[in-house]
Amino acid sequence: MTIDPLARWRPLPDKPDYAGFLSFGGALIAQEPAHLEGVDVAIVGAPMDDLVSDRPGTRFAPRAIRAASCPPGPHLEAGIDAFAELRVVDYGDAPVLPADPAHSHESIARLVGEVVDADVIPVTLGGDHSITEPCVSAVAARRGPIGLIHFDTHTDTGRDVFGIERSHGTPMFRLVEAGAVAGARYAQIGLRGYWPGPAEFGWQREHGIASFFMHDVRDLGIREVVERALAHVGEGPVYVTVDVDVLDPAFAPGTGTPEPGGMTSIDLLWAVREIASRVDLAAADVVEVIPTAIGSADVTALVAERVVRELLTGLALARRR
Ligand SMILES: [Mn+2]
Repeated sequence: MTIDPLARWRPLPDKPDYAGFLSFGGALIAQEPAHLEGVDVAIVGAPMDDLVSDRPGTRFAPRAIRAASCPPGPHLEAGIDAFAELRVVDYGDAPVLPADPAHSHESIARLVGEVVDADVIPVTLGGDHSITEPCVSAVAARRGPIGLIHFDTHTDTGRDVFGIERSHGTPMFRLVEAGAVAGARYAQIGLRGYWPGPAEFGWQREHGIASFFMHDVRDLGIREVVERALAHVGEGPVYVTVDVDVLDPAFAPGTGTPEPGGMTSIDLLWAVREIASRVDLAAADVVEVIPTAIGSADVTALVAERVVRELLTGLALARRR
């Protein structure tokens, strides 16, 4: 059985955002693989934050991002309604357990795998950035080594953080070392600040990873940076991961390791849509949102919600072409 959160409002002009079952954009709620038949995109929640190095709280983000959703409608610039073009379901959250990150990662990998097995694109709402490891692993186990476009302040390519190997600062190191991500098809966008150091950047060079810093975004402009990132990842399936801390803290204050001097929302929203419209999008995630308010009052959850909407809009544009 699926649940249509809009059902009770069908006789009425519209459903207000603050009422009804919590689902992404009012999408149908599904939780069995059989419900994925004919579906294009499944939203999956990964509410865990056990592996952060600083401020926790991203476990609350999947609910907050859903609660910051607005109803479907045509994207005013792209001229397309992703929810009309694509069949989107909200596949609920992975059954995580607090303080058991290994179990939570397994649960996330299993749920994302279920979605990929049904030939549906999973879009995961984190969670701290460690959740990208089980998500990408699940996709790569089925589709082979994949390309990665990674928006972030930080490279997340540490061998360890505080001596701990499984952390929100290490997923990209682990994924490349495991062969799940092809380094030569991996591009980072938005790097800045004071971490990591020469050892990590040396390792990145060895693996052919392309890094576009915030000063590149400033000096070249977002369009040129996206062109170069797309050229680097080339043909083949691509995973897109967006750490909301790539945005300037002015646009996304609710995150655990903020860094001034970041991207504007207008650049990020355009970039994810453009990328989703031009690559073979295998899967995506949005991570590191720490919500503190309800609904669209939480500006960080709000912008994360819109990042997902841009991904969906890009996909819809790609399907129409
Ligand atoms: Mn990150």
